[in-house]
Amino acid sequence: MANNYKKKVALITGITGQDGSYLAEFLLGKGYEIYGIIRRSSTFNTSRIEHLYADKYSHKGGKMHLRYGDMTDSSYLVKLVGEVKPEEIYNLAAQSHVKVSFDLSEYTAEVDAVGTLRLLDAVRTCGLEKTTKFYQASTSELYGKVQEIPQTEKTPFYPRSPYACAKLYAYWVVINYREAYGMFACNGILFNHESPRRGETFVTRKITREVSKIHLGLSENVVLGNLDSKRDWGHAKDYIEAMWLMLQQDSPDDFVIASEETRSVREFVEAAFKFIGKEIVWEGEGLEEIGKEKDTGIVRVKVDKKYFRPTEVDLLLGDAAKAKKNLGWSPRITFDELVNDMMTSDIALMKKNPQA
Ligand code: NDP
Ligand code: GDR
Repeated sequence: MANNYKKKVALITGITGQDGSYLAEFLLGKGYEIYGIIRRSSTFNTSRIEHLYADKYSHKGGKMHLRYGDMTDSSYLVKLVGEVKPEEIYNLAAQSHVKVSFDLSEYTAEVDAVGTLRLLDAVRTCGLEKTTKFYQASTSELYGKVQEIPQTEKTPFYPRSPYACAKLYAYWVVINYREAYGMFACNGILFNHESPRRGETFVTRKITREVSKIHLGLSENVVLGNLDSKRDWGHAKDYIEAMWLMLQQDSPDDFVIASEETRSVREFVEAAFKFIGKEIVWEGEGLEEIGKEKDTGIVRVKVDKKYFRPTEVDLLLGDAAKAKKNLGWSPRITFDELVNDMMTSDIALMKKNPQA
């Protein structure tokens, strides 16, 4: 396919994560030269981008370079930004698990809040603040305790976790660098987005993995926490395109990216079981709640308090009108297609490797 875009250099932090891997594919498809930061680990942590590394044809004209690094190391970030001189930076690196942030609160702030400051400051130190565009992975977790439904760019924030508090700092420091130094810096306030590459400990992927195992006779049930919270779930493939669109505009701004539909965790469970032809009926409440298979009465869903959070975000529902109008963005993949994609992928994965 003809490539209409000028070859650009982009730096992606968090390239090994769900979003980073899809964004890398997307930018390589547009002929970008991309640099990604990976962390040193005692085991391989590049499985989501292995195919891009191994198969040069999948680059579709682009080029990918990986560099060891970490958001906690400012001198390294200065060296890297100075060497690469990216036209676009996508700051996706984060300790991104809300529940884990209650245990690793200081580390989460180091990476998610101060890490963002370090990267913005590296751009300034290298004298690139007028040329490098910056995308920040902000989040619907900023809304926290419900103030208004649906949530827009103007809805007040009320963070409910150390993760959300750290992301709130990052959100404002991005705006501050935009206003103070004229940087082209944008916040994408992305609502939950999932995919077959979603980390295994987030609720959607946990459900699709476990339901796939149940389907194959490898497991009896799935154990979850709060089934009542509601999320606005979209597909990661759609959402990474919005990140790119934000950096292609004439001026920097902040945008909500959402599917504009909300469903409870319980509804996600029902959808996953529906995919394997089973209907779930619910009994009990709170910690006593169980989900039974309608035809056989076998218990398929249990609740355990260890998965509950000290403070919960009860309801997220985004209004993406501004992104639709100004970016021409709208989601293509429906909720049912998302569940089907994740279930199909996890059933195939479990068939191939029952220990996965
Ligand atoms: P993932 O957890 O899948 O990926 C996080 C990435 O950050 C990984 O590449 C991880 O590396 C990297 N990382 C973590 N700590 C550091 C560090 N100290 N230094 C360098 N890199 C680090 O997240 P997603 O892809 O789902 O999300 C991408 C971003 O978007 C995150 O910032 C997240 O908070 C935010 N977000 C996500 C939403 C979602 O629904 N997915 C919604 C809104 C915002 P490693 O592989 O080595 O662990
Ligand atoms: P979230 O995603 O906290 O919204 O953050 P997660 O999938 O972890 O939780 C969603 C909801 O499900 C409830 N829940 C469970 N959650 C997990 N992880 N495991 C369980 O067993 C379980 N049972 C019920 C949770 O209590 C919660 O209400 C994600 C991350 O990607 C963030 O980085 C991002 O900023 C936000 O989405 C938008």
